[in-house]
Amino acid sequence: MKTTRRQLLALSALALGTALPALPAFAADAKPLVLGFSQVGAESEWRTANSNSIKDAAKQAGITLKFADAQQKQENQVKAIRSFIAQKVDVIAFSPVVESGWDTVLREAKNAKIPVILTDRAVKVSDPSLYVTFIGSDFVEEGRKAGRWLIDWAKKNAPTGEVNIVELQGTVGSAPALDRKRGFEEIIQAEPRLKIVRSQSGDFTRAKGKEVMEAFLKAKDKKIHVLFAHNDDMAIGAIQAIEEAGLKPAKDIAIVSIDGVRGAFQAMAAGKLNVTVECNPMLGPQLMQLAKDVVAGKPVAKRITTEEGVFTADVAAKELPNRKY
Ligand code: GYE
Repeated sequence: MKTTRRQLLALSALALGTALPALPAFAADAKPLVLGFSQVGAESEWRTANSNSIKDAAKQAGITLKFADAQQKQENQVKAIRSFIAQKVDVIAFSPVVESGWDTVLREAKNAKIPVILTDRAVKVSDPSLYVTFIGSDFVEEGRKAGRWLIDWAKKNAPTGEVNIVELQGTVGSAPALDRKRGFEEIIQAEPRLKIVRSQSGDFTRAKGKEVMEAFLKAKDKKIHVLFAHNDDMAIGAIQAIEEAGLKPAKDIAIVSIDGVRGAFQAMAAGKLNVTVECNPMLGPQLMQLAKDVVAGKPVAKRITTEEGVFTADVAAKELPNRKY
């Protein structure tokens, strides 16, 4: 029988007391994968949970994470991405604060042959090959879920007459603000008596949510029946404004918001919020797996959507202990 080169190598390895397949594994262990991540900021409970999930998952996966907080400014994200390129990280991930204006910097990453993964929020780019994959929620569907809940609520609680809605929008130009508005409007237009009478950005923060709601309440020209907030933090800020104006949140003004963070469950359990549409921030573990797959050259889906539910006030107390964020 003819001895092959590989068999000879294996024999000599045996004689030396080493195992051949161990070599590549040692090489991989020696150099952990480096992931540069540019986060939007720390504007909401959702964001804090998301950042923690990413940091924990990187540790778990043995990935070296370079984490940059952009304080809700696109220019800071562009700077962070450029610095990741200069540092020659293995892979870049980011949650884009707004949708447009990314072509140039993403082209720079592509030219440097560094793959880019979008998490949480989408971008509008002329060339989809500027990023490898996008993992995050379906924000249009979240807006639709909020709209469907409202149609149902109106049937039971305000069966006739106009239903005036005020809307607290998320960050201007961000994917969740644009998409949630679109999904919500798409559903409520089936009932023309449901009208958005005022709409303004509260930048996804409690402080801004409160401030804008105060202004909505001061303009006493139209009675407010419903508040639609693009996230829970703005709803929680608005609840304070409503109480300070001497009204009862969830009773005098029905409130529907999005995220499903702990603060929303507490507000629902206290009878101050009617419903929250879930948006899952725990993207860390999936992101780390994707980073590994992308760097290893494995094919990945261009769009990965997270599964989410809707929670109403009557289940809040029971659900609260199960919430992970
Ligand atoms: O809903 C909001 C956060 O992009 C899904 O950003 C995220 C949104 C989330 O500030 O609370």
